[in-house]
Amino acid sequence: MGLERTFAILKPETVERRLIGEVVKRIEEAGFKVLALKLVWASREQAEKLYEVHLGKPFYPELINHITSGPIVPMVLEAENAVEKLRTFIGATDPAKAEPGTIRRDLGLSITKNAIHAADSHESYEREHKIFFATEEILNY
Ligand code: 3AN
Repeated sequence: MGLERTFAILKPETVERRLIGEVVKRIEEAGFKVLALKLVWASREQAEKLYEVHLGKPFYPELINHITSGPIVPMVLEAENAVEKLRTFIGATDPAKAEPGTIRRDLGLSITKNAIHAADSHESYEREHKIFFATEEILNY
């Protein structure tokens, strides 16, 4: 598979609960390299772009309200097989159904407040990271 990039967001409840360090530590220890990271308060426009595939679903308004409710930490990560590796590492969408030891099982509060978002494909990575980062903000090192 080779080195690949993925995109993740620490959700507002993770920032509010002062778990940025805890989650980034787990991600780094799992072998991901941080290529970009910042603290931002997403606009409604950014949130709507991020979750455009969920437009019309019953939980869409809650999703938009939640992701814009406080600061978040978007990040670009690099690893072997990064997209799949991160999805496995964070666990299932519902923290109650996530495997023990995953970020969502250990730190998630509910389906909406499930601690972290992660791109589900290379195409999602390409689309999503551009909502939050300019090309020059992604550092090659
Ligand atoms: P994932 O984040 O695991 O890729 P998706 O893409 O199915 O999950 O859903 C995106 C976000 O929408 C989830 N992170 C979760 O916060 C929310 N969500 C998904 N399904 C539900 C649901 N049934 N009820 C409430 N919120 C949901």
